[in-house]
Amino acid sequence: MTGQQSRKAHFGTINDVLKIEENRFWKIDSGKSMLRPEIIVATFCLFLATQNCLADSLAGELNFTKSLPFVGILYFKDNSGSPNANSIDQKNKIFGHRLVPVSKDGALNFVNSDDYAHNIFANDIKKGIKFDVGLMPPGHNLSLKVDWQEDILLRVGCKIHPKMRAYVANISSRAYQIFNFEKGINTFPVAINNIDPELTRATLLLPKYDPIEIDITTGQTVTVDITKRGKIKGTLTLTRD
Ligand SMILES: [Cu+2]
Repeated sequence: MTGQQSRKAHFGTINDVLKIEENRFWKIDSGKSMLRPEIIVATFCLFLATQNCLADSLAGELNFTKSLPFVGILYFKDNSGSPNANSIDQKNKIFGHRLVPVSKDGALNFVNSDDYAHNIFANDIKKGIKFDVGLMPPGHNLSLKVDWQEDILLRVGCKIHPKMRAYVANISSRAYQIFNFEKGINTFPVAINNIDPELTRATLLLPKYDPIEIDITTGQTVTVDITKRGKIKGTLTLTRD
């Protein structure tokens, strides 16, 4: 058989192709292949199933007795994790997100998709964070290094449109939930999935409210008060499975 005939013969079926790949990469000294494709697929499926079983989930609700905060975030601090989002857009004279989670030493990107020029500034005297990016004409964007303290909410605004506001949460977390509170609704459901079982401390940040830390392990239900300068403004009930 010539070389060309040989190649033709081998590419006859998928099995033949797999056999070629097996022989090329996985054949071991004894001549028997250990890493057959079906074994790799089965192992991968088992890995996925195990991961799912090991991850915890959090359910519950936030209740406010009277007034509501603008926004909020509940998260499990995880030093090996960081949030995916890191961009704030501007459109129709509002920020595209009320709250954007970012990670320490990462970048916070601002995008102006609006027909108007905007400005972005922060001036948190208590926490010593101050920046002003100047004027951002339509279509412009810029990036800011996140180098301020973690686990706080930083308010950002626009000096041209004083009603514009958004919050930036500098957190190390992959398991978090953002709450966009709506007037007239006092109860908001909590749902966070894929929580690493080793992470047992959840943090709730609400602008101008006292930060709350809740220790909760698998199988527990915990209720804590939500406070603003020490005064009770609501409750947070969490159940972890
Ligand atoms: Cu503006």
